[in-house]
Amino acid sequence: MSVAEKTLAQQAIALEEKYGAHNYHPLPVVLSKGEGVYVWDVEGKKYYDFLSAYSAVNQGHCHPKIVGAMVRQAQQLTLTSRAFHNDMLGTFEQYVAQTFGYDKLLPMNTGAEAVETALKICRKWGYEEKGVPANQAKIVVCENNFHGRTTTIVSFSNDPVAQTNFGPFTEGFIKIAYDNLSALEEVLASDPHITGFLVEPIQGEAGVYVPSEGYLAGAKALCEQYNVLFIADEVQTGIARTGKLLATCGNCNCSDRHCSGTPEVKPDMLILGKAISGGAYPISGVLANDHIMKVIKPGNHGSTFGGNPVAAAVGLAALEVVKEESLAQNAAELGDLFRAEIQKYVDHSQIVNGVRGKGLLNAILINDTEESDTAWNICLALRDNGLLAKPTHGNIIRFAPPLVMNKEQMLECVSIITKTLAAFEPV
Ligand code: IF1
Repeated sequence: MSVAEKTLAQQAIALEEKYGAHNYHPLPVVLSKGEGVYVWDVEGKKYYDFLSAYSAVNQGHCHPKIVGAMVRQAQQLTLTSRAFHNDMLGTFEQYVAQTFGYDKLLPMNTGAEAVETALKICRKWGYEEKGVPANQAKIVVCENNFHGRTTTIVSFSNDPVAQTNFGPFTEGFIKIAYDNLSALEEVLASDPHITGFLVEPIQGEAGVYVPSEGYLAGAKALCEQYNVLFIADEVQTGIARTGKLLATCGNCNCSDRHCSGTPEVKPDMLILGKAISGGAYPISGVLANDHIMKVIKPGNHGSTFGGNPVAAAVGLAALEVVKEESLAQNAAELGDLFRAEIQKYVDHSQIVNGVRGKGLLNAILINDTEESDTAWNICLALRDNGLLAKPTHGNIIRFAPPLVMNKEQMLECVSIITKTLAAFEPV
């Protein structure tokens, strides 16, 4: 086909295919506009977004308050580097620290950078505060983790696709089973040089794996007992996604009704990314109290863009939206509705084995092998029916819409999903 005969979508896909590295296998849909829970493709077809850019767009696409803050700040001052102060950063840091109940924030840009930041702080704390001998610090991580894609982070991945041929790997990590307190206790008791335990409150990439009730609190208690930092990676689970401001919601100061009565656990270090900007800008950060954060001194760590004035303005607006629009509560209520409705379908389905998740971070398990293309084909059919989602691990489909959805929209989505699935049931 000549260029002229190709549709706009085909042209866009062909350009990526030819000039872009092939590090993704996107669903064939080319988007050019977003608003709230909706996105539109280049031909003008409208879809419900059930991925939210992997839970970055919790506040909905192009939220006017967030975009407004971004545009205003972009016209004023975009970047000073941290060689100079800017008049937005302190306000943002104060707001984030007070919202989540920590003394200090270290601002970065991407999730992986924030994870790296937490690992560095954790090691330095180990040497300077815990008294671990030089270069002996170890950090415990979980099997099937996903924390990003830097060389150090893939060093402790157990996904061969993410890891193979990227060695030599960074030392100093011990992997244990997720959702297993005895495994944690055993490893903590075995090695006095362990300085931290890095964990996802819900494992996202593993297919939305929700740990047992009490696991996080139990893990935190063990960490306290062994003087080990409990580090929560809430890059994906944070910012109201799971029905609370944080999946580990401890004594954060959010105003959501759902949040206050159910203290779970307060991490020693909290890693945030993705939705801290509402998907408008790359913003991430690590929160900790002074007795930990004080190990970081000038020159130890930083980033050209981390804490820039646009990020500060966007982050502030994005967190205000979460509070003003009670997104945690909405995620909790719509999540309960979604799982209840999908469960009714699962009960008499042969193609779906189950639905699981928390708040609006959910997944359905397709009754086929990881190698099969059933889940992929279901996602193509969902796309044709006006709803975008992506398979993970071949046979799991993640469902994570923006949190600004309403009940009517959710019921319409449930109907799109169940009708689409019904077409895949064996006859
Ligand atoms: C991709 C998954 C989601 C994360 C946690 C750190 C990061 C992530 C818990 C790094 C990133 C992403 C990145 C995305 C796919 C994705 C993902 F499928 F891999 F698991 F969200 F579901 N910690 N998660 O989930 O953040 O550096 O990307 O900003 O395309 O790799 P980042």
